[in-house]
Amino acid sequence: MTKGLQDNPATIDNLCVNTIRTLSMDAVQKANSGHPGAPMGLAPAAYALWTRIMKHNPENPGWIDRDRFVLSAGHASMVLYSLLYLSGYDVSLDDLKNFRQWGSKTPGHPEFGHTPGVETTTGPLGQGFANAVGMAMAERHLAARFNRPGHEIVDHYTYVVCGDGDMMEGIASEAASLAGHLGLARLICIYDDNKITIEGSTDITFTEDVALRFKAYNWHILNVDDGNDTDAIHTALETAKAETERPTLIVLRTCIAFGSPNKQNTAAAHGAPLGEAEVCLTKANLGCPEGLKFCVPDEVLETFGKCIESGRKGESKWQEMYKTYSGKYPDLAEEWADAMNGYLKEGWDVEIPDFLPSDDPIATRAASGQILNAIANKLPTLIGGSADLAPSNKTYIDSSIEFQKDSYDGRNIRFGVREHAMGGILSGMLLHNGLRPYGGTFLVFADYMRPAIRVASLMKLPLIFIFTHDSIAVGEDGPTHQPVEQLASLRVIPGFTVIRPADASETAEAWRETIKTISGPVALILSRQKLPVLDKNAIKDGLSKGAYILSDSEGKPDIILIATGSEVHIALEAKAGLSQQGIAARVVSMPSWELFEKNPQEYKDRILLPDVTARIAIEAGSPMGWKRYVGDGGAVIGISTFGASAPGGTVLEKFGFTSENIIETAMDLLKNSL
Ligand SMILES: Cc1ncc(C[n+]2csc(CCOP(=O)(O)OP(=O)(O)O)c2C)c(N)n1
Repeated sequence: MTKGLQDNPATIDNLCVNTIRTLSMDAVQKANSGHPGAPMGLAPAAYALWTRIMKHNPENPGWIDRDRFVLSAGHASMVLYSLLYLSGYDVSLDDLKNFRQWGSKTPGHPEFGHTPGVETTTGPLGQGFANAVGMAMAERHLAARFNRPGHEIVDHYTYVVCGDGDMMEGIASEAASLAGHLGLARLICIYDDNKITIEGSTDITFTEDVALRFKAYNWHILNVDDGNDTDAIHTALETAKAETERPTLIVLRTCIAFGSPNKQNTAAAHGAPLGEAEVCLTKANLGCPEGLKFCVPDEVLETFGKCIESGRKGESKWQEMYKTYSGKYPDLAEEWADAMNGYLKEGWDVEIPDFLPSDDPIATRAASGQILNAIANKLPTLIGGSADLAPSNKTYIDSSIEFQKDSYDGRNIRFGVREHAMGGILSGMLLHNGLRPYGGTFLVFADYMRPAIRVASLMKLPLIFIFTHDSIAVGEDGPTHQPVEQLASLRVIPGFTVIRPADASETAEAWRETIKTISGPVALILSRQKLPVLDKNAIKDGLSKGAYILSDSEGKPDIILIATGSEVHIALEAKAGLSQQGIAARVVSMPSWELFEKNPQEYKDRILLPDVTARIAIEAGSPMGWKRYVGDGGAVIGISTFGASAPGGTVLEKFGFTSENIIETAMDLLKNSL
């Protein structure tokens, strides 16, 4: 159990630790919002890790061989902001005073890309843990590929701090299970075992033996029974670093809001300011000047300041090593530089096959598999896998091997049936830098990883999601496996690009577009069933524009048929049928709303002709959102219920995805608009 304050003498260690506590208390109090308890309990571990163990350079938060630090318990953000400020990152005391304010560098939860030194966005519990697993995987992969004897240019650890909340989340279990299987020894988790969450003691809901659980996952377990004992924490971290076979979990028994006479060890300290009076009492109790706010003694700055010196030295030593490395291995160094800069070499796409209308019909997932392999041959940073559906998702890189404990250089990751962890791990791999990760599953199971997709979108990470089996055409597996609402629900995520190509050639263009995208995740939505190949001369740059005229009428159209994916083909059939009845139809293939929206209005109007109000959207999914393109006068052929189990062709027919139904709908629409 945590020692009492009588065992908390006025050493420089305690002064540093208590400064983290008082800064956290003061910032939360000033903002009148936030979480003081966890930072106060975690302060000794944070201090020991950042000043004695971690390899980092506050002057260059992007140094590639730095140790990574992930605060999965993102609500404890004040501990991270305090560390960043004290150890010399570009975060000031004023930034701490502006905690949680508009435009400040110190938002409520850590946000990647916003605050120097923040490695990932955390807050949704468990996500950070999966990110850390991804970072540790990236470290091992890059080390296996680039290190040479005596030149370990990739040689760092990933530290992740989790609370009870993280440990309760399923994503953490999934990711921990995979990390244990992979033997990620450079992953070290500090579990803030304070036994308090929002509703009270963990006794009411979380009584399992977490250590035993992690032991079963093949983790190395260490216990530190006194969360205030910086030396014991230091020793545990050193022991963890020395472990070479398994990731380490340090179960650290802490006390939430340590030092607060009336609130420590209570849920009241979790997510609300302690109150002015309690802050004063706590400072007095800790031996800090109770009248001073945001007080940082010079000795504390001096102690933390050593991080700058050691960071500078550490990085320059690394730079020297890299210099000799690049002299000795110029080809590897070039590959390294390309990987780190995300540089696409000329010709990266030359092996992408040409698909011809004379070819046999081919499912877009199958075309995607060929394209992925063609790109992988030229783009060594491409790495990924599937959540146990590689044979269906066509995600395997044939020219590489599996990423396993004894072959970290492999580019085929077996994520297992762990979609949620896969999402978070992909983000972690990308955040590490040097890799372009992808992950696949059935579209319907995108829901299992949605929280990870959301945070990746928030971080603008250019991840690649390969979602196959994209509609009710899945057939016999029935409604559990037939996506209906997924397209609409993915399109609604800000910054997420959804592309549903109509054929193999659009799929090739979709991959080109995806690889070139660096500003956010992309989902490729691919068919299980075979589809005819379109004329790529008709597509040209149409896919990159999100929508284009695939087949036009002679003269002004009476009606515009807008379709995505497999439904483009029945729209083409319907056009032919309509023309026999003297009706001029234009077929617009619209693989991506998000790409289409990026065009100037003039282009959009050229495609959708504002004065042609008779429009039909056809997509085997929820009709929600399509009114945006068909207008009030238009019709949507979609699906508002769940699907059904039967052969795919039958299901499509029963749900109205036939050229006959499109023709009938068009006739009705035109009749009504006369
Ligand atoms: C996925 C998710 N669910 C719920 C929350 C809301 N939430 C924030 S902190 C917290 C309790 C976490 O408890 P613990 O990890 O023990 O943190 P401590 O009480 O030690 O600060 C909850 C439920 C969240 N941030 N993320």
